Amino acid sequence: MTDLKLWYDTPAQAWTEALSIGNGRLGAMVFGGATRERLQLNEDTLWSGGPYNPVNPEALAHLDDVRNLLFAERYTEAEAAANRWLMGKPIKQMPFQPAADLWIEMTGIGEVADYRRELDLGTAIATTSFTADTLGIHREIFATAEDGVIALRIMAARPGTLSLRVTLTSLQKGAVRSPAIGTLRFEGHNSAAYGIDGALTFAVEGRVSTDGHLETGPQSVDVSGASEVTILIDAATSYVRFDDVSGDPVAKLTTRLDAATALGWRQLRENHIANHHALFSRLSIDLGETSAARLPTDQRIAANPHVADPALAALFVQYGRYLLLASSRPGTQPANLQGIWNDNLTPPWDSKYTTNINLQMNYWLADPANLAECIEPLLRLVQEVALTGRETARVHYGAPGWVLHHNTDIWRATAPIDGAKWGLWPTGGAWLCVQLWDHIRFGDDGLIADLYPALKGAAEFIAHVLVPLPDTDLLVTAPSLSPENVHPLGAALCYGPAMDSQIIRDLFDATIEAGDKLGLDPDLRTQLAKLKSQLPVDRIGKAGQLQEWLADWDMDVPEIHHRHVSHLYAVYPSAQITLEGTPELAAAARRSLETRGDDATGWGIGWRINLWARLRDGDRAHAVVQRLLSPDRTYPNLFDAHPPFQIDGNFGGAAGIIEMFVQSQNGEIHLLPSLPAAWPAGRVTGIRARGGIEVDLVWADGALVEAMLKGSGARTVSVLYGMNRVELTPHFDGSRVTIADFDNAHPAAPAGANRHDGAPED
Ligand code: FUC
Repeated sequence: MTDLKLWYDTPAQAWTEALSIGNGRLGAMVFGGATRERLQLNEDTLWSGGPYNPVNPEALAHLDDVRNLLFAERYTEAEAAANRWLMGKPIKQMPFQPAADLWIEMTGIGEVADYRRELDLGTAIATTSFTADTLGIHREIFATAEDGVIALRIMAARPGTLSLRVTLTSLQKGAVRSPAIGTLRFEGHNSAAYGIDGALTFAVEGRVSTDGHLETGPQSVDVSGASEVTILIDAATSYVRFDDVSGDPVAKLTTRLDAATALGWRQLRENHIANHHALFSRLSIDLGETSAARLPTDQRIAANPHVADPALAALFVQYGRYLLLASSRPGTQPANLQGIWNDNLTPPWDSKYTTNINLQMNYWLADPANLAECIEPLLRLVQEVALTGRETARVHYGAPGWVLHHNTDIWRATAPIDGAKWGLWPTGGAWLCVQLWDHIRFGDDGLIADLYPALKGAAEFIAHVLVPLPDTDLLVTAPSLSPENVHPLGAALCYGPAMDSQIIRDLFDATIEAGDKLGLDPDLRTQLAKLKSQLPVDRIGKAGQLQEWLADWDMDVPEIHHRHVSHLYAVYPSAQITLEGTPELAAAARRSLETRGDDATGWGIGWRINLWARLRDGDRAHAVVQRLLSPDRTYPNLFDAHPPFQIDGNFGGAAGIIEMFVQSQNGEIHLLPSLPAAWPAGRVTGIRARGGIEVDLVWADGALVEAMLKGSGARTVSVLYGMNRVELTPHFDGSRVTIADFDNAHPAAPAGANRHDGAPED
């Protein structure tokens, strides 16, 4: 079994070398300095601004003008008018903010040697150890989801030899004081941004305890003559919900820190490991190991493009799972563009929630990687934007239901922002709904009623804003865009981009199926089925490519290698286009993907891995994995490089690797659909497939040896390996299939015309 550790033989200098820990709500970057340790701290509700309503009351009066300009093919004029009239106010959303830094200055230590720092993904504990003048010093730190705090302990091999000073600083407005012996607390206020006043108060507290001597000053805590020092850390804000900032941060963190203090280090550590292990150990992955695996992690990344290191890909998958557990737990905020790790007052793209790919990608891993619990924050976000988005739907479109465009923040702002060519895209909320519907397909039927109001509202909005395309029977979105691609007529703004129709088909299908299961809204279901039949179907263009737009513009765009591959949504994450169900469209999608090329931003590469996996080109998918796991796209701490750091590439890349081993779209389970030659032997356990089935696989010499499928025993599934198919009814205790079963099986019949191919239903 591969060692699941990130490790280094020098302390972190840059932030992207530091090790990330988190409990979903609190995050810390651990630099591991021997003489000076820095813990850069985040709390997931500390954002700029306060509750605000970004709607633009002038928008509706100009909506038809923009539509008419688009239908008159006057695209740049339409975009200019949209920029002038249709955008939200302010035209930006609020940034996610850093909370504080806790510093530990070791005093009077001699020469440092034997240095090593590591992050053990199996325990979610980061350690730093070294000798100082031959005296051994060992630090451990973890962020526990079980007890809600960050806990750090420093231990000296020889009793009474530790001396250190602890300080707390913050880039935010506020001040440090010491409310009790051994305690430092920063109490602060968040900042205004883009004209929205700061409305949050917050506090960060560190409590130091030791067997040595403790001296507490107003700005620092000094320890001397100690064998061990424990520091418990917490942070909290007054945020309660997007419309409520009445919380008491000091009361919140006092409750948690008092409870953690009472438990003590040993118990906290035990609780933390048990909590993490129960979730993390559900999936294992072994792709074999080469000598490269013995190198420090930063050197492995540097060497990976040239040296075979399959264990690095396995580590990357597990690190993705680790990051999800660390940044998204029930009750916390969803993982934002940087998860929960941000040291910057003005982070790239404000470290918020971009919903034209990035937030969705953050959750691609959750179900297949057997961490379904981590999705709860995303469901809550969708339920909240389904509330705030009603006002935007009404004021901007005169529509019922709700809308979310291409971004939101902690205040759940939903209006179009940044500029029309990025923001004026009405299907962000619809995509999120469809993604949660897909989560339900993995086996969480209990959520149908919880999701339904959001699904219904998203469908009602779209039903209202679809407009007839002049001189046709078609209905299209207008204004819209194909994220964020500029077409040959000099604008991104357009009508009826392929991705919108694809998302809307999935949205309407999901709403119809959910309404049917719940026995609700029969008239709406009839209406949606009718509207669906009027959406444009996917088209194949002059170069044999899948058309990104209604017009055949793809080959004439200014950026032929654009990072977004929006129209390939139908291949992944959707399954409207499949190799067997819609072979011509699948070939066209492949052509589009080839034209786009494999190089992109981190998340762009992550998407491409999933697409090549779905198109069952394992070697191509592997080549793209190698591109991601290179110093250009992966930092020394394994954070994804857009660049700069953006966490979606971690999640999307890891999901793509899993997609190479097991796929489960359209009621079938494919075993090893995209196994590359580079990984001829391996074993995975605990991949989840749609239908609530868990899959374990063993393969050797590039071929399946055996698979074990576990399920409720309620349903028979078709299991495919290569061209052969067997029918199975997986039970809880597992149903085993071996390569011999497939050898005896009949070749798989093509799955027939796919009902998601965009053609009207019978
Ligand atoms: C989308 C992408 C960018 C970036 C941003 C946060 O707009 O096009 O590449 O990832 O989101």
